[in-house]
Amino acid sequence: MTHPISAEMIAERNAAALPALTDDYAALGRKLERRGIAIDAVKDRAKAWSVAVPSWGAGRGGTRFAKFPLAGEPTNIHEKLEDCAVIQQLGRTTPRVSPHFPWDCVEDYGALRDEAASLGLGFDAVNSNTFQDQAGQAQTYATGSLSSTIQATREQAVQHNIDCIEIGQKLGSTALTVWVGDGTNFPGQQDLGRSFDRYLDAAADVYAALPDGWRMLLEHKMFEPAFYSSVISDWGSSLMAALELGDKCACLVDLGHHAPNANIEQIVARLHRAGKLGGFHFNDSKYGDDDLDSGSINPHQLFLVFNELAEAEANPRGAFNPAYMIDQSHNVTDPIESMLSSAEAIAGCHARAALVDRAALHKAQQDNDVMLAFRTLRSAYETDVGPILAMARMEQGGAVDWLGTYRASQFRQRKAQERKSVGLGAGIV
Ligand SMILES: [Mn+2]
Repeated sequence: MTHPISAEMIAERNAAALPALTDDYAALGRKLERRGIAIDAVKDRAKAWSVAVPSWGAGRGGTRFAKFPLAGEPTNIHEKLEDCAVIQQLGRTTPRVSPHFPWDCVEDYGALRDEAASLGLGFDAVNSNTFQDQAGQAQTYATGSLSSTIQATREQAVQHNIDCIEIGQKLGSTALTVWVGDGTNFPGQQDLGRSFDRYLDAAADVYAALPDGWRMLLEHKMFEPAFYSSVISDWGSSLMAALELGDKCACLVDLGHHAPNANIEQIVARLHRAGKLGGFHFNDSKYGDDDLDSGSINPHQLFLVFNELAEAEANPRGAFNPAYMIDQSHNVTDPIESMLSSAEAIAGCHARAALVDRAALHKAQQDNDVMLAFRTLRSAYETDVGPILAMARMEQGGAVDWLGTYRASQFRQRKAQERKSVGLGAGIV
């Protein structure tokens, strides 16, 4: 296996950090012991958990106004895989990459799978793209894709999704994530009911092409690119579609795709209740679908989402296997640093949710002891699980101090010499 960062350098820096980490880990272990929690069990749980990174997240993002490229950022899927390998090598929580087509198209997907494996990576859900036109495409998606009023356009969108499934099979993926930008900008532009019917008809053709063991994940989004109505705008529309399409279809919750102040943790609980909690796209937001770094704005909400996931895991109602992925746009940071920071924030909320005294919480809820129920959650949220995550990273070959180690490696500066520069312009490609 090829590692992009020197394992010797990581080991040296870890050795220097070990005395302080051992001290902090032991202190936290004693504190948790008093609460009846074995710290090593929490660490093992952290080690067993993972989240995928998006191939497109490895590049600098942009807004519709501009993109400011980063010297040495990846320009193709091969370079993106290399950067994702850095994230996995240092952080050890992101062993899979979620690819996007056609942005990540290559000639030989078997070779791409081998290339990823040689970097210690696998592939997660494949993402289709019918929200923009591609060169040489017969039909335009300007007025919709799966819900288009034009049959040939719907058929083209269906075929693209089927092509994505076939690519995914070659990559070892087992899920297709479908997000459409379909919607309207004007009242009256389209019939709100019939456009949903057309979407369902076309999505059923994609569903019919799912191989055994595959899942189709529907991602809803309230607005943008359509600003008056979106066809799959909310979890209600997503759930209706997933229920109609069948057992292999479930809903994917992108944390930024809701109305402001929506109770996302309750949506998580509802979707799980319906057996339709398929996956997550993690990011954070202040105003809308800002695609900011996970946990950077509202870490408490992220924790509450994981608290519901821990409840769901303990009460699986048949199945509990959400696909977890980071989905954010890095406009002003080095994407490797942002995804390492985000993976740590997400893993931290996963670990803190495991610290909740569920029996005490359920009893307080049953007794309507409001303050005790709240404090039971809050004490888990306020626990600094940093030493647990750092110890888990170190024991798996990652970096205790991932930021310092990454910067000391001069990886980006080296790549700035090797890689061709990306162009200006908007977009996240
Ligand atoms: Mn998303």
